[in-house]
Amino acid sequence: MKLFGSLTSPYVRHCRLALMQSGLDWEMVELDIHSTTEPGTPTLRVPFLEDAGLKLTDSTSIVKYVREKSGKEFIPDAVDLDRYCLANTLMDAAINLFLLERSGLDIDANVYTRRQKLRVEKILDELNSAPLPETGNLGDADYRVAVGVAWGVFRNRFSIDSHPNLQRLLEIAGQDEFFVETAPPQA
Ligand SMILES: N[C@@H](CCC(=O)N[C@@H](CS)C(=O)NCC(=O)O)C(=O)O
Repeated sequence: MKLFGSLTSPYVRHCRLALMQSGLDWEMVELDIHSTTEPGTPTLRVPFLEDAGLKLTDSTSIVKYVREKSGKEFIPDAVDLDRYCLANTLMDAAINLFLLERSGLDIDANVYTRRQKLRVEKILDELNSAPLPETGNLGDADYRVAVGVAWGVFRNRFSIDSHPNLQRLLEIAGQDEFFVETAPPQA
């Protein structure tokens, strides 16, 4: 199967990590989503996945598909799933602000982008209060929070200096070989 995406995207990172852990046959097709209007996905976003006749257009359906195809389960617990969703909302808001700023918008001058910034800070506070996984025992909610927080730190979108549990989560994830292997390349 083929995973289309960039090496810096946290959504793609979670999919790559799941694929590496799966033992399935797959390849990564690097794609700069911003340089094409016909990337082969209606979302105009990465990741997307092709497997024979199947096409999946979102990292959540991709991770679920990969886990289940390799005999594992995808987040059965509602509280864990909610933490996964919070991490998605965090990434969505932070990436949205990143792209708007890069396109020249003053994100402090707009009422909605100020709300997006507040959303990021509130979700970081909430995620910081969640229980931590044991080393070597991360689930998909833990991975999702870790890739999102690592992306925000990597792109200087937010700080976790006042969030000790999120710092600890990155330390725990930093002992996971696949989390390490999928880290965004340093410029
Ligand atoms: N809900 C999607 C979000 C994917 C997403 O936002 N990807 C970013 C890269 S990190 C993207 O392709 N952005 C391009 C754009 O918004 O134009 C998923 O989970 O796969």
